[in-house]
Amino acid sequence: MIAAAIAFVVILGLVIAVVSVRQHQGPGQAAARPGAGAGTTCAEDTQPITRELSNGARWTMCWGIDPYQGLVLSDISYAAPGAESTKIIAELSLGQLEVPYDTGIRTTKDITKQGFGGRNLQSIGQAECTGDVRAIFVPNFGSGKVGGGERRPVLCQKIEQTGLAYRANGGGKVVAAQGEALQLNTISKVGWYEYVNQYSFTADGVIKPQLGATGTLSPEDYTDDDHQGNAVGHGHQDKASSHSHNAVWRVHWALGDHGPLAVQEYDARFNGKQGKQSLEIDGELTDIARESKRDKADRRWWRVLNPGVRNADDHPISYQIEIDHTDSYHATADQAGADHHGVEAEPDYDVAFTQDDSCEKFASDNDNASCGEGVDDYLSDRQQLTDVTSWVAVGFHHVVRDEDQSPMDLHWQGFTLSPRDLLAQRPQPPSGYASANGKPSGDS
Ligand SMILES: [Cu+2]
Repeated sequence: MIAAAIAFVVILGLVIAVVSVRQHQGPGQAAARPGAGAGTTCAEDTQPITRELSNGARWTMCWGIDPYQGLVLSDISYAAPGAESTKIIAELSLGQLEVPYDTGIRTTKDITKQGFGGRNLQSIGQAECTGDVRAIFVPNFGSGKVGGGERRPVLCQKIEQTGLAYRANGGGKVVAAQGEALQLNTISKVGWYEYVNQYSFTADGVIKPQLGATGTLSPEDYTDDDHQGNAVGHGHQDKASSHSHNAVWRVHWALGDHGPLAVQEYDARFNGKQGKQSLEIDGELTDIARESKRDKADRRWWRVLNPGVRNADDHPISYQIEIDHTDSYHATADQAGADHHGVEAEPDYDVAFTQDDSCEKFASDNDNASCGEGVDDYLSDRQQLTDVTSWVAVGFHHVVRDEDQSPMDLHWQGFTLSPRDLLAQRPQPPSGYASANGKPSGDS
């Protein structure tokens, strides 16, 4: 009898504990969760950005300048029109930019050895920026204020018109809307190149990190080898060396503000069956439970989700990672470490997922004995993923053309982070589409 009573008390205690954990981890409603919305407090030497777009959506975040990473965005939250704010990302920045020349005789590590901050971060004005130019304390190289620095105008903040967002002709009634985005960028001059470090945040919740390259060609990098350069002088003269701009972004997620996050990879393959009019395709999501490097493939994408936070359709909220065009590559630091058996020809990774650690700051050349040199070291212990950092690698192989002289046109590389089931419907559906959720009734 006493044993039964003890068992009852123990079971009751467990039930109460489970209920309290569930209540602590997540509400039923995703977008109703307050994130770093109104009243965002930003760390010392960073400043808040709060911008409402004309559809009523609102982005909030903090921005600051790191001597090496340059522009760093933190506590990024999105509020769809009429909805409360949801925290998306804890910190977003570049994690490395390497520029190896095809001749193999030179490479630069523009983040860890040169730096996008300090004196390399350019002051800008109305010539570069048609929006608001914002000033902030820009620390010199060295350790923050110890090395000095000064307040300078470095950030361009503007509203960008992105063209047609949607159109639908439903029974002769046309609805259409133009798209809009909050665009932030800074410019860093590293050697002869100048890089535009840009992030766009659309009215529909999409985030686009991009790196643009301009400036002038390096006067030191010409070659006699037809296979490693391209003539930009008269006839066969002056072969400018081909080279790569290999960028890695670091995305530390905070989707839904708290609770463990998870990662999944989507793949769709032809299943070998011929359907009535086309070949069948089977697609599925697979959990990536532990730290891992992943490669791009046709019809493949990844998502970071918060399984404990669900939208009004009871789907876990998530963000999808889609890489734009990329020339996949090896970080030069990884190649140097692999020299005992020659250099692997296969690229290293397109996206890597690691358990967050603030000392894992750079994708390569991290130079920190306690946490490692780069992504390979970070994921070597294959930790369980709950606090997720994504390393997104996008390479651009640049074969120089006559028109690059001079200055070069801006050329871009980057990727897209899209909300997937953050909301149960498109943000702010137009008149007549408010109930569009699921298979329309009346259709068969
Ligand atoms: Cu280039």
